[in-house]
Amino acid sequence: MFDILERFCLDGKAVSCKPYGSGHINRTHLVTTERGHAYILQKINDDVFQDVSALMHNISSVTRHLRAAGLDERHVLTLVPADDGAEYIFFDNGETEKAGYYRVYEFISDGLSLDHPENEWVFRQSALAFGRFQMQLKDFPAATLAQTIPKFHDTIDRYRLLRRAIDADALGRAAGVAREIDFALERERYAGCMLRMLECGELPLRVTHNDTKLNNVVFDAATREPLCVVDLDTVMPGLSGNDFGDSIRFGASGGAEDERDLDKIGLCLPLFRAYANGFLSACGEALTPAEIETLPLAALLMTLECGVRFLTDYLEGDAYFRIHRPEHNLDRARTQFKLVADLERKRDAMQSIIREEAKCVRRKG
Ligand code: ADP
Ligand code: GN1
Ligand code: MG
Repeated sequence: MFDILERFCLDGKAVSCKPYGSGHINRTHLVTTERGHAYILQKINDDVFQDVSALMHNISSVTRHLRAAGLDERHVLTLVPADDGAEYIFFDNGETEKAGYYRVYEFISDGLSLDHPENEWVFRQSALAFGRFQMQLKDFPAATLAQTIPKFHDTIDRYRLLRRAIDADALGRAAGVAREIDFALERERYAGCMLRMLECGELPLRVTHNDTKLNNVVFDAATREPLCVVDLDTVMPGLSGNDFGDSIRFGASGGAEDERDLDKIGLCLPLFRAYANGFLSACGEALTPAEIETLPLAALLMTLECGVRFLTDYLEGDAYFRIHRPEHNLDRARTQFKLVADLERKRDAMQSIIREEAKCVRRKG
């Protein structure tokens, strides 16, 4: 990787470069230089992001906007320019594995990423980070953002892709996952619920993050205060509830996204409450009553959609999400569906919590 790093304006010569983090999409490395300066080097997944130039333009303008709002380098991603001043490079030395688009960010110093919330307080901190992020982009000109992945959270379209994968059954895997397929198809009625509300103007389109996993926030390693929202590849116009729902899906599920012991998977209501309180404290005043009311539905929808995406990828041969073992995507789909079933059971409990927390936040505000 050192030949790639030579093309960026780093503070000294890079002396180490190691795989970093647990993202499923890009290839991320932690780099340190002889002067002890740390960076993140990423090979951008250009199968997933087909217009890298538009993607980088989005990130560049979003980070500029956040910096102009007063965020310093520990609180907003900073792209490190290449030797020609560009914000990313295309590298090709003839090795197929290595050829592709690369970018470098300043590493958020003294930061840490978490794959599981350590406690309710920490989970609430992540909600504050994502809620504030939405507020900071409130006046961002949404029309200037490219759709880096078209129909990203269009659950109806995700079902179309699932059906296409079932019909093609390219690897002959469909028969072995008949139960999971049935589970998903039985719930197709949910798919258009929020999209229809958007179409008829009941829900507003905002600039949202769209990938609000806990590990896409960097925390202060010492205090666990949230520092920086990262992974800005999918910042696009979207529904506020999707950002809420995706965080619940990942962080309040009782287990890891790829947990094989499904007995561990189920909505943890205290974590749900903690996240709801943080999110509503940070951005609740900007949300409409309909947006607040649909937060539990959004948690269900985002979990179902993600399960559908994992199952589709399993059927198609694991081309999208990076896997670390055979059936990894199937394990992931199973946790999502287990969680969906529990979210269905706990829908009333979630709704009561949202109403209570919204009231409590309004009183304090
Ligand atoms: P992916 O799209 O593959 O998820 P991310 O952009 O989320 O890639 O990066 C992977 C992980 O690397 C993140 O989840 C986060 O833990 C860490 N990370 C990314 N950028 C930074 C940064 N600038 N400073 C510190 N950690 C970072
Ligand atoms: C991917 O990039 P990462 O690992 O933070 C995916 C999300 C999924 C998530 C499931 C661009 O997130 O949409 O919810 O995996 N990102 C993209 O873990 O598809
Ligand atoms: Mg990520």
